[in-house]
Amino acid sequence: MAVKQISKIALIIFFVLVSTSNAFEASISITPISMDFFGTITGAETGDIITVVDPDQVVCGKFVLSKKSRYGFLHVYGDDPTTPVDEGAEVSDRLTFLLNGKLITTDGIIWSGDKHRRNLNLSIK
Ligand SMILES: [Ca+2]
Repeated sequence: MAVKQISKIALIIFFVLVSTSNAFEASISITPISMDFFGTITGAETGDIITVVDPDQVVCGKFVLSKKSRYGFLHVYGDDPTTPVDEGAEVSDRLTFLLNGKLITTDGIIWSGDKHRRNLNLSIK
């Protein structure tokens, strides 16, 4: 097989891997610590995926909509202090919410602590 063909195949494999590793498909670490969000998400459809990312770019929450324009409970996991790995958010972290990998308006969404629950209504721009 020619070198040119091999590099072409390698390139195809690379793009397949990149296209299947989007943030909204990332797996999350489930810890005993979580804060729950729920509410409306205007403009979202059944099957859409909300993901939540902390300031360290750790994907710490994921929810697939089972109803149009509503979500919850969305568990946003906190970091487990007993493990060396950073699994999630810490108190006062500012969270980023995404819908299908695209940013939603998220001003001032703070992870306030374990077992906290917040009604948060979102809308897609
Ligand atoms: Ca940890």
